[in-house]
Amino acid sequence: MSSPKVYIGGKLYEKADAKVSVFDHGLLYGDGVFEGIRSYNGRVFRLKQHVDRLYESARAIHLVIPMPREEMMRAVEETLAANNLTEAYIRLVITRGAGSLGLDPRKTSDPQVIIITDSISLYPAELYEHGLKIITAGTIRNHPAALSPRIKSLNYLNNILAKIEGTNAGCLEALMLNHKGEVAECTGDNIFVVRRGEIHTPSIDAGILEGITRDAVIDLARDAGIRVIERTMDRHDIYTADECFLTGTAAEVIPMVELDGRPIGSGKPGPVTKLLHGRFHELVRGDRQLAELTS
Ligand code: PXG
Repeated sequence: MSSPKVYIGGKLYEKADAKVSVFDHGLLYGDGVFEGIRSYNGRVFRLKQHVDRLYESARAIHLVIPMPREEMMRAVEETLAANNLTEAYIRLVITRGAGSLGLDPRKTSDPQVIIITDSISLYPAELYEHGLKIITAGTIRNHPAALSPRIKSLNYLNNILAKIEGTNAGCLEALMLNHKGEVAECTGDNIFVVRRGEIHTPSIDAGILEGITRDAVIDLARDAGIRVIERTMDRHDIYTADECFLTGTAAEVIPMVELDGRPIGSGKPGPVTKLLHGRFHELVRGDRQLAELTS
């Protein structure tokens, strides 16, 4: 296999030559934004939504991406093609660019546009069969008035600190509450519960990332005639749920069967989770169409 090629600012570089400056504010301050995207069988899943979210994140941090959205979408497809990848993980990174030391973004020039493609590392298959067991992290999600969780920024320490708590407890994910003690999301996944045949998930104003998988699963559930309610949730709602599952680009739809040592529902993946997992697979592979995209 030829060596991986990384897109930086319009050119493709061999992996060993794919470098940015140590003066880049993306490195110095986490000043930048990113996206994690997947392709299935050569089709990029919801590329437009990911690119739109990327440009919104950039807008929110006052960063002008030096190319139009259409060109960004083409660059993703071209990088994938150059790497001969069909089942891929795509990482789009926009940094503020190199500058002098000091926070001021005006002292930087040339935001860097980076596209990395790789094979995707997944949760072990047995977790889809038996479900994830997770804990609640003590680290709360960023206060939306400090750094909005809607921004997918290069500053992921909030989530990393919670992730460390999870891994220290032997868990691959961790639940994060918001500053009000409400359920927000996990470190890299959104959360849903099933209660009496309905689906509940924290609303965006809980201070969460508006996941692209979350949106797709809401569409799929409604398409299947299941009511979906976005609302304020606390841990009681999870401890007493019939089923729980997480959604994310890497995880897709994964059952979550235990929180803080308490089994959820039967302690096994439930029927609604299984149904949505199956339908999500059909959707990403292009074997299922949604009548009308609501998101
Ligand atoms: N919440 C947070 C905080 C996330 O970072 C999600 C929810 C799920 O969103 P999507 O749009 O993926 O359904 C995420 C996504 C990585 C990686 O490389 C992280 C994510 C996605 C893909 C890759 O760590 N996080």
